[in-house]
Amino acid sequence: MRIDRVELRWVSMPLRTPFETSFARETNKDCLLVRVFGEGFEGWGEVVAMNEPLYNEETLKTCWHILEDVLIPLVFSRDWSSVEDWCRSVRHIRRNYMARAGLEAALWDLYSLCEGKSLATLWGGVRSRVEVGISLGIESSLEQLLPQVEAGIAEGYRRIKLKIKPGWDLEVVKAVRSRWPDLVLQVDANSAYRLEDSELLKGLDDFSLLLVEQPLEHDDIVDHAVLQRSLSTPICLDESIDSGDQCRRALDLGSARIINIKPGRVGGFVASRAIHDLCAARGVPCWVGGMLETGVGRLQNLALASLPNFRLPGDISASRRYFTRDIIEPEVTLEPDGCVRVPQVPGVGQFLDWRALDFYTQRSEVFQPGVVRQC
Ligand code: OSB
Ligand code: MG
Repeated sequence: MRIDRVELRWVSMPLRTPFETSFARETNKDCLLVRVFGEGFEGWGEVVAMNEPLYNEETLKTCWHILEDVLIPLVFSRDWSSVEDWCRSVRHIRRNYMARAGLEAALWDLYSLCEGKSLATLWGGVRSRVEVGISLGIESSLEQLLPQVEAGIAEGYRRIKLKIKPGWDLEVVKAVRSRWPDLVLQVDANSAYRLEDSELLKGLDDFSLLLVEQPLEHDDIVDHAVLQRSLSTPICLDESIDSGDQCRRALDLGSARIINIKPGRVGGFVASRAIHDLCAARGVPCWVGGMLETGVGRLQNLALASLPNFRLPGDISASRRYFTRDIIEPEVTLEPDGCVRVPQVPGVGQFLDWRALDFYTQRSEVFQPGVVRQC
């Protein structure tokens, strides 16, 4: 695959309702879309970093910079025999996983068009529909939250995830669990606790949770191992698993019993599949996490979720969970039994709603080989 041209777009979409985690309250979903041209096709990918370095250290501005000044010049430097070939040649670059993942996704999208095969087929997907759940943010009161749980269940979501933080944890989980005794329920702390909070976290064991996601520091796998020994609820790591090697170390240490895989966090779909395979070999269940993706990232995450060891419902809800109008048409919808269809055709570009996309685009720039930009 030779890449002739790359376009970056900064997209900003209003969220239907604010989404609050232990680290931020988001009212808008901003992302970068990466569009690569080559071999007579175009491929699309999404960069899932946030405006501020609150989930990990990257921001959309650092991603733009790494793409513009490092990755895009490299992608023009030669012909790529495969996406794996590209990944090998950027292995020396440190971190900046979300920036890499956005470009890698666009290359996968293009490659799938060249091959005439869907991403799910290329990656060894085994199902045409995947089970999904919904992630509910922190609210100011239970009166605000409980109707959302009720609505999520009524829509058919297969599990509910509650965001927690100190002051919004045991009481909330207790209220939800007592009203819905059989609900598949999990919580996500986004690193809001410390090992000293172990006693409080042990309180979660009373509520038959499927898992507790990332209770401790974003970069920790040592304290999580200590905590896991004292909890019966499985710990699922999100933020702290940023590579296949880190996943192996965490599993060796016993820091988690379940792994959340987000392509952006780990540097792309090649790394995601490697982590998936490692977990499968060790009998550790995985699920596909989310970063409030637009339709572009959402469709590609669905393809990933069709792999066999994604055994728990993913954070891949319907487009309308977050957006009044997504940038793809048709948008992602939930079937009444809580599943979403996996795309069966290559290329997300054909599904773009250009009016919506242009409306939400704040900035765009085209890069071509050999064209030195004037600053
Ligand atoms: O920790 O899983 C997380 C959203 C932004 C940043 C981090 C997380 C989340 C979510 C939302 O939980 C998942 C989704 O996209 O639906
Ligand atoms: Mg999480």
